[in-house]
Amino acid sequence: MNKLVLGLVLLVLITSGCLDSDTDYPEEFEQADVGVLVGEMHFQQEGMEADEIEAALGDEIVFYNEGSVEHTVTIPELDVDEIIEPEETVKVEASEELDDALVDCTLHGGHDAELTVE
Ligand SMILES: [Cu+2]
Repeated sequence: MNKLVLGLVLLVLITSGCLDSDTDYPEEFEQADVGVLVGEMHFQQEGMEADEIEAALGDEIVFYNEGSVEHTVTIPELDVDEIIEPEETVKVEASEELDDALVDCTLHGGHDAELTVE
């Protein structure tokens, strides 16, 4: 009986440890003015609809690839075109006002979003 309890406690400890590391985002993502998760076919800003990104002028936008394949962060109007590897971040400064500017992943058709900076 005691062995069973010990086993269960260990299982809970191991499982919760794994869950913690799954939800651990990089510090630069957590501390960004605007954080955007990049995954298979989406750009997701917390609290926003999928594929809609909003920032204030001068904000630092940090994209974090939570998926398992590489994508790009391509914003023609800001002259940004960078590959983002899994578990890597790309930082973009919202340096000018934009109205629904294209944020594209050039590796996947249909993987894009709209960025508004005001
Ligand atoms: Cu993509």
